[in-house]
Amino acid sequence: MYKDYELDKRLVKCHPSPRQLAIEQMEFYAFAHITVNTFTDKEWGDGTEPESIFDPSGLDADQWVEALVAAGATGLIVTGKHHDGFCLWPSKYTEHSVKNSPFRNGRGDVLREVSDACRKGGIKFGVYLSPWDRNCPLYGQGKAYDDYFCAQLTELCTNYGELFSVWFDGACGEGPNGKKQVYDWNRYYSVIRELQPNACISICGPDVRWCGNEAGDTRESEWSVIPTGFDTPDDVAEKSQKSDDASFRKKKISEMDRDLGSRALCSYASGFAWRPAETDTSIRPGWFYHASDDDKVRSTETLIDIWYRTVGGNSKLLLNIPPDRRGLFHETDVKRLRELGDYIRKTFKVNLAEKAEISADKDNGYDLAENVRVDSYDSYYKPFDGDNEATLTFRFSDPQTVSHVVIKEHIPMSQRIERFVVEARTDIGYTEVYSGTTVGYKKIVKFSPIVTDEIRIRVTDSRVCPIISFVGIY
Ligand code: FUL
Repeated sequence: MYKDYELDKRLVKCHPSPRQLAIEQMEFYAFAHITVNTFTDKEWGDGTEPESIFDPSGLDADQWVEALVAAGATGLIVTGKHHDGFCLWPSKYTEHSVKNSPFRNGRGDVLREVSDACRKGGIKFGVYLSPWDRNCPLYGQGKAYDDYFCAQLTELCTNYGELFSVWFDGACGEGPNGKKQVYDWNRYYSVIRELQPNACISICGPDVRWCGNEAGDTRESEWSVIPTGFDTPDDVAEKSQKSDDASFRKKKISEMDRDLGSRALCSYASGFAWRPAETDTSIRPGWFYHASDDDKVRSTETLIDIWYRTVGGNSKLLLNIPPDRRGLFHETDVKRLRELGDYIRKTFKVNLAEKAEISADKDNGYDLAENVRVDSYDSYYKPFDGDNEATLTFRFSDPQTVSHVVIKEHIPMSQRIERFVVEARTDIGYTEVYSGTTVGYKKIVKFSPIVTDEIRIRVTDSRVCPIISFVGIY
């Protein structure tokens, strides 16, 4: 495509806020869906479930966190309130909560136990709060419901320490004749910004974008800079007029939504924003625990594949593990999580770039090729302004077997790379082992193992000059 430098300059003006940068660096975190549905064997409750059915009496949040740490996850988001309206914490504003359940004799607070366990285990904590509430009589009454929702948000934002994400689900199954609540999103956002300035407002919010499916499908080119008109909270809600049946959870990203940020698409837009993708998907067919799914837990190979495509494809991975009726992660899920973590740790243990001699074809004199050795945003490699192509070469003293190259752009200065190739030198010269498009926060390039004494990354097109903060070779 022809270059429009004015457009490119406007696109790269968009970059992450500190809270967005922090969540990018978390890479892979988890969801835990648990509520009355866990006991009714449903995916969506209708709000009439008696509190008396909620009793995960063996709940052990330390067991959840231990399993997540073993997987390499860095945070956990819990369903404080799902569409059925049942609150996992003893909210002052409703009777429909743990306080009227047998769980811990009515003195329990799932969010307290989980947030404490997260802090103890060294991972971050976040909450899911469904705007759609099928129990609250105020739902559909405009401001009265907004008052209720904001009061609950205030409880969540003040009583459980720092939150990394407040996850607003767009789903609403009311249908055309159902109750209609016009959400006062800006009011919700200001409660969070005031009480939890470091929390990302995810999905129906400005900070993190829903990837557009629940199957774990990803895009070949994932852009974090997208046109601003796209995906307002109400659009997301509209798109999420989904049902609770399993077919929705298998739907892939539609052809129409494959391209959200190419230059061609952006040339029709008037404004742009940094809204990075998050891929939410479940380790099981459902979001909630069903004993009948015990033999349908995703295989370790599938989880590894999803991890590569999300974390290694400029998206965050939000993997759901539904606690069972005991209040524990099921043994099978725990085993898969450990295997996933073991694989990741083993594969990325030794970074061959650390000992390589690194050089660049273009050298501006101070943002040196050498800087990509260190995984930090304090330094980076950058050619001259105006250079849209650049080559980084990594020379090993002895031939090495290589199967992965990790590339990270310096996203504090936006996402720029549009095309690149990775080549390996063997006896017959350079062989192309990978050809790709976007990089963004992180691209993990995986190829058949090759014995080589030199790897080179050639950026062949970029919006304004490419800036690379880190390269790892494994
Ligand atoms: C959807 C909900 O309807 C599902 O139950 C689940 O919470 C998923 C993460 O989001 O919109």
